[in-house]
This record gives sequence, structure tokens and C-alpha cells, in this order.
Amino acid sequence: MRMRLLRSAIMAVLVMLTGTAAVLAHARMVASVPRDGTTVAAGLSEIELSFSKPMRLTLVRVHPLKGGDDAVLTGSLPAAFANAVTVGFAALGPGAYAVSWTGVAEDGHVMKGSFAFSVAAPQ
Ligand SMILES: [Cu+2]
Repeated sequence: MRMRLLRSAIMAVLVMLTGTAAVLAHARMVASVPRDGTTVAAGLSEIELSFSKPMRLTLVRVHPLKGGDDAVLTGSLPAAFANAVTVGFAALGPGAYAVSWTGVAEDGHVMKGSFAFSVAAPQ
């Protein structure tokens, strides 16, 4: 009886551990250009997102933090999975922006993320 209890306890721990490993193995954004929290020169018209594992982006929004319209994307998002994706859009005026993205990882999981940066006023 005790042995069985121990065995199910071990099984429970194993299930927990493998569950955690699966979560840790999710594809995630590992870098961006511009980097989160940085300020870049005026005229920025593309961003790059890098992922730990191939991702197929389905939505990228570049939106002013203080309201206003989203930046207009100038190209379409790649249809294939990729570790790094460059997204072009109409040049940004000065201000603070947030980028939010949604993508599908190769394991089928829908992942989302965001980062923010500022565009400096022209000197
Ligand atoms: Cu996943």
C-alpha cells in the first residue's frame, strides 16, 4: 500500500517536471532591434524580432503609446517559420511606441509578446 502511494507521488512529481520543461521549451522572443526600452533616431522604418525557435508571425502591431493610429506595415509577414523576422513600416515620427506580436510556434502554440522603444525628435 505504501509502495503504491510512493509510486503515485513519484508519478505526480514527474508529470509536474515534464509540464514545467514543456513550458520552458516554448518558443519566445529573445531579441529585438530596436531593443526593448531603447531610444532610436528618427526615421526608423523596420524592426527585427528574433526568437529562440522558429516562429510564424501572424500579427505585428507598432502602435504609439500615447494614442493615434498604428504604423502602417509596408510588407507582408513571412508565411514560413523563421528565427528572425524583419518587419517594415512607414517611417515613424518622434514618440514612444509599443510593438505587440502574435505568432504560432512549430509546436502549434500561439505565442504573444511585446516591447517598447522611443523614436527621438530630429536634431
Ligand atoms: Cu510551446
